[in-house]
Amino acid sequence: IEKEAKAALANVQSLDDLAAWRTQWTGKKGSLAQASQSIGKLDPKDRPAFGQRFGAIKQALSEQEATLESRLQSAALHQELEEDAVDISLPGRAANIGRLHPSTQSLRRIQHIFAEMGFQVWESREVESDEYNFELLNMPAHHPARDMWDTFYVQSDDPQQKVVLRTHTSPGQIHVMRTLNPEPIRVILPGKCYRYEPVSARSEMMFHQVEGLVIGRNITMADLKGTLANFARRMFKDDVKVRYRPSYFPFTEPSVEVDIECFICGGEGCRICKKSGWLEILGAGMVHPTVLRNGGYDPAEWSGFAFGMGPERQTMLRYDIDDIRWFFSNDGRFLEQFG
Ligand code: FA5
Repeated sequence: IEKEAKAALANVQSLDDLAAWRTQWTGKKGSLAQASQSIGKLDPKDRPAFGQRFGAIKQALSEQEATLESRLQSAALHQELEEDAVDISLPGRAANIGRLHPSTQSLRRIQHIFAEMGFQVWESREVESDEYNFELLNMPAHHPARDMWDTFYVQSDDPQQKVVLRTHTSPGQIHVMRTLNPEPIRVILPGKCYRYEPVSARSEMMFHQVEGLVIGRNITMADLKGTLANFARRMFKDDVKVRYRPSYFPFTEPSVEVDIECFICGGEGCRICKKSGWLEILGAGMVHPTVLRNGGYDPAEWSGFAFGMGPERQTMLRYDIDDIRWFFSNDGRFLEQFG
């Protein structure tokens, strides 16, 4: 037994092998335990010598086993450490830091430009009454101009008052006038708007607008033109050409649409400006006397101008983005480009 057990121990390569060896040789039911039972069959005078020899073999085997076990354990630990080792010479991985949404970046840029011109930033509500979204802006029920804005209606408990998701930021004009009246006003109102329109490359159901409103005693069209040309130069480029086209909005008279020279093709005509050489950036006009009155300002004394622009459309122009749906489809490949 002693020879065979030692030979088997010499072949042990791993902690698993050692456990198997123990079961076979020194364990409770191993060969040594079985051999010890044969002591009873010996002549009593031979028993002490047998016992002594047996004990010595058992002890020698356990000592060798213990030495081998600690060697195998430290080898296993060593191997584990080697496998888990960190290669400190590898370059680090850059952490993926979040960034501001392109619409937020654009809104902040617009706010910054107007803040430098002395405008305050106001917030107004996204859920509006029909009265504020349309009526007080000179669009009574059944006014044909309401068709310019396809509307989401919100369920309301009051049958007399329709509630809508605002289709533009213009109702904020009335809130500001009714709050600041009779002070002069110079504010912008950024925020989300909603339209019940088919979503397309140019139009989203939800988008942002920045409304502007200036009310004072001698405000004229020249103030509107100067302010908006200054904005366009700061937003797009220093020497950008600006053009005012007659337009129609029920809440301004006269109304204009403001275009800038296409800075992508330099005014020559391209895919983005549709060969016209001009890009539309906003709608504006002199505040309609009815709207002034609805806000509590007497049109005989006060006058003002207002404008409304879409930051997503402006961002599309600046970066040659071909589809507005990129903005709110949450695709990291698009969003990550706006560092
Ligand atoms: C208005 O909404 C007027 N309230 C603007 C205004 C304010 C005029 C004050 C006069 C005085 P309009 O529907 O053209 O106008 O929208 C203004 C801007 O919002 C557009 O130039 C465009 O940039 C953006 N916009 C409109 N509809 C969408 C849409 N579906 N998706 C993305 N942007 C849109």
